[in-house]
Amino acid sequence: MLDATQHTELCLSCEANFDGIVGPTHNYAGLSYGNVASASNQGRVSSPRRAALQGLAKMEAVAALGVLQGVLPPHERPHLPTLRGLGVPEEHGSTDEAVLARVARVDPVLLARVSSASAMWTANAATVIPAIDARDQRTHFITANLREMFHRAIEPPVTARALRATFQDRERFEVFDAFPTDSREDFGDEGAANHTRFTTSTQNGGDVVGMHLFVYGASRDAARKPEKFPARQTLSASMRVAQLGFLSPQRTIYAQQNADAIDAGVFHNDVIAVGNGNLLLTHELAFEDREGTYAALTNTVGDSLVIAEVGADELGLEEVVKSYLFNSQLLTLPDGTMALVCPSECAERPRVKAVIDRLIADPHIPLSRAIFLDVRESMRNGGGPACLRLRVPLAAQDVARVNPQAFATPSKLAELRAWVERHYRDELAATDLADPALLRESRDALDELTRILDLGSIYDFQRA
Ligand code: SUG
Repeated sequence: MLDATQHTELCLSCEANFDGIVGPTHNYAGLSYGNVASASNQGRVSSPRRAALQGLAKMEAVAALGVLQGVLPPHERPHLPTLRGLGVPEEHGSTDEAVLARVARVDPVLLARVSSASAMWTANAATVIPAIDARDQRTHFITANLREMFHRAIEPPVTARALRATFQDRERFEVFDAFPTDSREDFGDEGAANHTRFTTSTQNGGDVVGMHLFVYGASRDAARKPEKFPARQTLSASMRVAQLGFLSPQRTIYAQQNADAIDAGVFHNDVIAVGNGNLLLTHELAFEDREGTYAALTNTVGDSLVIAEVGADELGLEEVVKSYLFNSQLLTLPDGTMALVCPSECAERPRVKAVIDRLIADPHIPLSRAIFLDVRESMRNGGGPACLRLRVPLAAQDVARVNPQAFATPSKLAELRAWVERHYRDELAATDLADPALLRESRDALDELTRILDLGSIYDFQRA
């Protein structure tokens, strides 16, 4: 496993993956309409401890491949400031305990919404535009507003604080707040889950400017719209992200997501396509205009672009959503080859495993291996390996500008594992969310975590 200093020596520019640490209230509340796994696991007893340890094990496995790995913190849950913001009737008392007890009684769904550990899916935290691609040569983080789902729409303020505490150096990094959700423009933004950056050098060491694909589900002029499930990302938001990233329009493409795929449970583009370097691994039904999107990409990225398509007859949408094949992490390794980090579910489904074997065997596809990891606790809420990480391509000199405590070195991972063992419950049921002890345990854990990661006071309870 390489540490941050060794990475700086080895590559001119590296992609770091910042995974969200699963929070102490990880649970299954069926909150995400249009996310099939979230709906089908509603009410199941979760294991926050197992979930967090699975996440840390994934980070360790990715770091062992020679990829720079970082962490982002969970959020304070249940989030009492949100509950208080919705009004506290005086006669019931206003202590945290009283507020929790009342909401558990009158609106358990609201309690679940303010208790979700959904900030773990950092692919939705922000869109990252690397310095090399931005006109001002700084890395831009555009925090996502996640406005479609209430439980996620409360994430952005703390996400922005966590990003600023991790990427502090204002000369090198700029973190934008999330777009307002009440403006007349239609800015629905779900972050990097709908954004893919391509480069044409296959080497990790090359300083190569990227080409950017933004995929949206809704726009004012869209001819077709999903009929059943919401389209979370809008074209206006994607365009604004590109503007704030100071991207050249010549290197930017916008494509509409296939409406039928959204209706089949593909609520983000990263559930049906993944790209890296010169490779796009995609399902046939990812885009509304399949041929137009492939042509625009080839035009923009160049002839070395490889589009590895999986046909609908090879893998139906239902299997795409169940296996999360396309939510694998496609990573360039230090030797320049690519690896696919898949959820274990892919190895257990013969048709999916056959697709992976076919892709690896094809000499035209620059994919050399696949590894399978158990992130089942997250998968049951619709979050695969790629949902759990935010890609941050960094110029070598910028690696040293990142908060050093945010890197998942072997000693940091050991410290985090011990921290999880100390603070996390083994099991959590819906009725436990009202337990005032859970609130105290979570705050104690997060307070300690801000010291482990040297984040400062990013949580509301630390600022009160
Ligand atoms: O937003 N699930 C998340 C999963 C996010 C996956 N991210 C990417 N595809 N990049 C969501 O739907 C479920 C929570 C619950 O039901 O308890 C949830 O929020």
